[in-house]
Amino acid sequence: MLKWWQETVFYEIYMPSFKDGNGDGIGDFKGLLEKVPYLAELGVGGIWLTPFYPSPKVDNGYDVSDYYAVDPDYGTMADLEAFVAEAHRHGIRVIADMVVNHVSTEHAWFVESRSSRTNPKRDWFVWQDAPNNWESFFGGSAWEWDAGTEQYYYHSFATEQVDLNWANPEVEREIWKVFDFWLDKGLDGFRLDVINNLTLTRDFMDNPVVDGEQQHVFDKDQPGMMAKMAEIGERIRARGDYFTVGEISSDNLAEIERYAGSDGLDVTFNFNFGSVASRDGIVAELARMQQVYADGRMPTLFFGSHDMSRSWNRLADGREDVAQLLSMLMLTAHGVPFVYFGEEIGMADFVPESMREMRDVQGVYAYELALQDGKSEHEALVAAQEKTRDKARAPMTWPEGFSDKTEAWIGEVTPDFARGQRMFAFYQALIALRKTADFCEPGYRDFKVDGELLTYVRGEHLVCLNFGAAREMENKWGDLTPVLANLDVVVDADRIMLPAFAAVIFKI
Ligand SMILES: [Ca+2]
Ligand SMILES: [Ca+2]
Repeated sequence: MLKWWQETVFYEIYMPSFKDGNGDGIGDFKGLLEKVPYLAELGVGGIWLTPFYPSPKVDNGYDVSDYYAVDPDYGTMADLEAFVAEAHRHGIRVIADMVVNHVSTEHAWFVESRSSRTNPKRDWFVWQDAPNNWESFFGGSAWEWDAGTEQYYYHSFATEQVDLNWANPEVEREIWKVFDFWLDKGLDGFRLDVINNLTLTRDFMDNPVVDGEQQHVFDKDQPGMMAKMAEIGERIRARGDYFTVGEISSDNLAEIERYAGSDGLDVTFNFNFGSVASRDGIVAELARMQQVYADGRMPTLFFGSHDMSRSWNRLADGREDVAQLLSMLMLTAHGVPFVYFGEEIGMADFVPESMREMRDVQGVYAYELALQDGKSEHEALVAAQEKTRDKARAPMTWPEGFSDKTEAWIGEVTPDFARGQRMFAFYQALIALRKTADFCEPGYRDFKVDGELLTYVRGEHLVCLNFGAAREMENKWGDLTPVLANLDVVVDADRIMLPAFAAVIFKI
């Protein structure tokens, strides 16, 4: 008996960029509500919402200033509830991003904590008299001087994102309340942000530095993390049929997979697969995952998110056939797929042409650090364009437009509606197939990598994915009926002729 999330195709929605419902240029719950039928038509069964809590938005909502409310930019609590009800009415579940490694420096807990060294919430955060060498994951020191109380506080990301001290049991109790609050609101689970970064210990060993690059050894995956992850998973499962997916800040498969399973979170994001810089390694990585998850656990399958360049540019080189090849892999392999909004219409990257257009704090940091290193303004801009996560955050290109207002909060990309329609139809067909038992059951038959050709059988379906040049393969199945293909594939009694980048599903 499969759990609901094992049969679900998820769809990530970057809150400010999906659909603006009130004409202020920022995506919101009213806009989302309007688009539920669109998502139902696409066929997805789950939505992951990026943070919608009140936030000064230094890191676009990943700096939460109140865990129990909705940011006015996105609407009201009633708007959220109406959206969730509408999604449920269409058979779509909703999971929420939960950011519990850190809070905004504007959060009341931190305002209290920094008010004096003897404040009862002083120990809810990590305060030290002297910094160690830990660097923020966004660059620069992870320690910030607080002049008022003459100590440093720890922030593993932006200066305005202060880390919670999970060594303090009061913090943990407070976070359990937050989980309960949102499950009571009807949400179906959580996506747990940078969850292996929770600061669990009071040891502050300097991180090693190799070739001038800091290795994040002691500031993540701290002792006790596995047990903590099991506890989080258990607490949420104990409440009912909910789903947890963890963001593990690593692209190392061994680190990622160990937190996934019945003794941890349900699944973890496989950045070893989804965030690769080119498609060259994809087939080999899937082969490794096929072995690691052969025990029936599920990996996650995705090629895009709000934190990386869109797969259209990064992996498909702007080619529709390659984009469809990737989507067929993602939606037929063993795992839990996450479609990133816009991917299903072949949306391309947005690249800010100037710092005036740059919205992402990571791009801004890269620019400032490059200038500090003596780079020219142009070189600093190039460095910022490299690092910025704005690329994947341009607004969804709806036929009627993203917003009634002419300007969205971030630059827009030029739509290609004809391409969008073809891509949408392909995704729709794949998702419909993915709902059949053949593609929900864990595991493969005849999983085979032959150079750049990947083939596997799922139930009564044969999937052929050719990541290389045109080639033939042996037809050992005999009578094959093509169900879906991105290109013309010719089959005879002995051979299957696959053009370059062909992706095809046969009924055996
Ligand atoms: Ca709006
Ligand atoms: Ca932390």
